[in-house]
Amino acid sequence: MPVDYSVYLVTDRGILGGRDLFKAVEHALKGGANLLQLREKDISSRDFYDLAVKMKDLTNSYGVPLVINDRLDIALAVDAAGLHIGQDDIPLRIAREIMGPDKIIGYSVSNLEQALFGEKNGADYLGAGPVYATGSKADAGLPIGPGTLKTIKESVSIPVVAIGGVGITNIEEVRKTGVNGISVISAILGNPDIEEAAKNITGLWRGI
Ligand code: TZP
Ligand code: MG
Repeated sequence: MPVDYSVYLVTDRGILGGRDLFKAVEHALKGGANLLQLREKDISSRDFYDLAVKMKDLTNSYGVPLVINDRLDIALAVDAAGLHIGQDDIPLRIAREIMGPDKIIGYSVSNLEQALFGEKNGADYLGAGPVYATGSKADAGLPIGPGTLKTIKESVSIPVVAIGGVGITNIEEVRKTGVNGISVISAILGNPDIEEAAKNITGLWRGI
């Protein structure tokens, strides 16, 4: 079944100010987020695994695919729908060999060269960014802007998702680049009312 990349929530328990991650994600799914990436840094393997098991149950109950960031072993262990890797992670071709043809593999890119490499080496979709400045990833690099995002989108035939600083003020600009979706941490999880934030973002993305 084709994956709907439109409102792709990425987790970061650090932004929740002590609020519960499970409940936060549930509110976001209620509000309309339709893809989830479990991306938790500074966490033990056991805690990440336990969290992934819980998130798998939760996403299953909403019919939303779960993608695991970085950790191929955990993606396999919980039979997640997919894995998301970046430039410094396990090589894309190796990830594809191990995950098999049916799992979703996402690949982070910041320029056209990386995007073409990703497409050629087995990525199912690209996470392109940071499109705008972001406080959610210290080593995100300089913003690529909507211009490069559009170039990437027009140069590959796999889905492209915009990431980095995407929120209500720039969704329209991002939508005009033709990308398949937006990948968001703070604009949803940083909001005091997560369900409402997810509703607003989903509505804006869909143009309603
Ligand atoms: N990769 C590139 S930017 C980024 C990641 C994980 C952080 C996105 O977070 P936010 O809060 O939506 O800018
Ligand atoms: Mg990574």
